[in-house]
Amino acid sequence: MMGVVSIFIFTILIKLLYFNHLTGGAIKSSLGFIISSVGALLIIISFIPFINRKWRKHVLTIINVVITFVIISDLVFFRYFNDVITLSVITQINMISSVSSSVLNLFHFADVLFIADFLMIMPLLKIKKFCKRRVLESLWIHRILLFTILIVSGSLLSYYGINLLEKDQPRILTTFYDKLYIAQKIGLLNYHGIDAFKFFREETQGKELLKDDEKKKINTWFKERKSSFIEEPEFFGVGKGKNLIVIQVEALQEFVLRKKINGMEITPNLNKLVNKSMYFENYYCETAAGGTSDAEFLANTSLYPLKTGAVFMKYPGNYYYSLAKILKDEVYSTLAMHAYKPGFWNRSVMYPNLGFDEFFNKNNMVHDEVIGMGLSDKSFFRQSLDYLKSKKEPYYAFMVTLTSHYPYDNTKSYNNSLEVGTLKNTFIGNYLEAIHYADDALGYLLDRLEKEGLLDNTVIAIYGDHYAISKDRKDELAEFLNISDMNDYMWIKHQKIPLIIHLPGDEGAGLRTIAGGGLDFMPTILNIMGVDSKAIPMMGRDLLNSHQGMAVMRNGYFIDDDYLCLTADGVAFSLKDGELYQIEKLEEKISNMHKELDISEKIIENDLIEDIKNYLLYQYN
Ligand code: GP9
Ligand code: MN
Repeated sequence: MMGVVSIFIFTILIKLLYFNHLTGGAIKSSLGFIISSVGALLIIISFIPFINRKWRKHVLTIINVVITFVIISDLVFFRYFNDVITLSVITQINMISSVSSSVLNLFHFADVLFIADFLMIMPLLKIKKFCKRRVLESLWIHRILLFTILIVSGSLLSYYGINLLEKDQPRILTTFYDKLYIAQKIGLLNYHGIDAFKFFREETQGKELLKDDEKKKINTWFKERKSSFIEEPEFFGVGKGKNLIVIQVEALQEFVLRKKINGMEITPNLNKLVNKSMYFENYYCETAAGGTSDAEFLANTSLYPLKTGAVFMKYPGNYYYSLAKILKDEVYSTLAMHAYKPGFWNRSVMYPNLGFDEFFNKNNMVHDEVIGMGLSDKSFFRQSLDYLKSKKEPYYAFMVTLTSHYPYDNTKSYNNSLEVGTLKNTFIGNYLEAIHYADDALGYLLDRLEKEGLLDNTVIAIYGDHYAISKDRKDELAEFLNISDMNDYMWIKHQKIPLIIHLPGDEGAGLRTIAGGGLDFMPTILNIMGVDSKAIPMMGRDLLNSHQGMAVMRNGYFIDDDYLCLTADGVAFSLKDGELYQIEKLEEKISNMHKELDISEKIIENDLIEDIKNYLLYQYN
């Protein structure tokens, strides 16, 4: 029996390593991969001792067939989406239909090797002789012992990679943001095991189906919201027919703008742009566990992120009436651009679903300058602009930068171009250098747009994706900003990510103080692009045409133009003087805020956008 089991483990291991090879190094055959894969196999076959001896070989063959099927499916999926499968993706039917239309092209001749063992071994199986042989059954105590040995050793080996991964990237198993990396560290089989566990846990946690009257209430909420729309909104259509370039800057927080260190501006290029643009200085970070992907989701759908996990990972197959889809209806070419692995944050699946015709990613770029996580922002902008030249105008290009990513410690590559003095080699100092680099890259992009005459026919929007300084570093931030007491009030007030919108001819330039966040991006931009959004289900407001602003954090804290409310802590402050404010007086706002978060969550969980869109269309036509 041991011989058969060893051959089984060896065969599957070879297939897994061959799979890695065919991904072209996207999954490396690390030690963790091998050890944890053996562990997973031992766990998978641990029930074998309880099977009648004469069937064991056959059961192992069936397991081999199933695993081979999983590997081949992953391979086909990888060739299309540059990623490995998750159950939440394959159970969402739209995704599957997009792959299945080209599935035959996704098989290569080299894949035959995956079934070579069946082709070779099957004829050798002397089934008749095997059946005739008198088979000795083992004692139950032996079976239980063997089962225990397999489970324990399998778990220990699997844990080897899992432990390495958790030390390396603690958040990764909760949000699954880099599935290829997980598979590389813990093996493809453990990866699928954990994915299946997460999927079924979420499924059984009982998403209640919405009753019709609840759906009606949601429709009514949108209808009532729309009735507050201004008849002749300001700046409507000033960007109509023009290109739209949106740049989501990694970890760009507002406190670095218009600020100097040792007499030098930290973000000279952004500051220059601010002076000739609409600058929303009270724009707050509304992202949750989905980090960068939540920021992308907020800006492109005007829905809130999820209470737990990332929408990009959990609901990639929903229908979203997104910014790119709407602009496509206005005959825009739509492109998402980001210089990292296309599967990261499920982008390769999510971007097409958000209406992007193309995803210009790491695999399409030349890696001529790498800083930290990947291609430098400068090279990224250079190659993206070159590529954009070949596109039909008008276009909507959604660019997501990378270089200023945590932990900001690639200081050598930033060439000491910002003198941070005593802050050199501190966390804050490194961040300032990193964001100064990002600003430099943005300067290059803006210069080129100007030189190539694109500024006159392009709307440019730039915002930060989320905070850069985590709360455990709040004292360092306080010291840098000379804040004597970085209490919760001050902390939340600093969770700003700037929004800059530049219009051709510097139209509308000036400071705007209305409170807002990522949720408001799409309605604000659609107004500028001249799209009537009455029938578009968005939860945010057009910041250019609203009397009251509001930014809501996913934990229920909110900040509007007058108050800051730390809802769960039962405290509120007046923004006028920073003094405590009676939270009871904010009751109505609090209940509206809870209602909004709840509506957004229900919309996403129940895939309601299309229904709401149809309802609104019916109302307004
Ligand atoms: C990489 C990136 C980082 O593609 O966008 O995401 P984050 O870790 O900031 O959420
Ligand atoms: Mn980010």
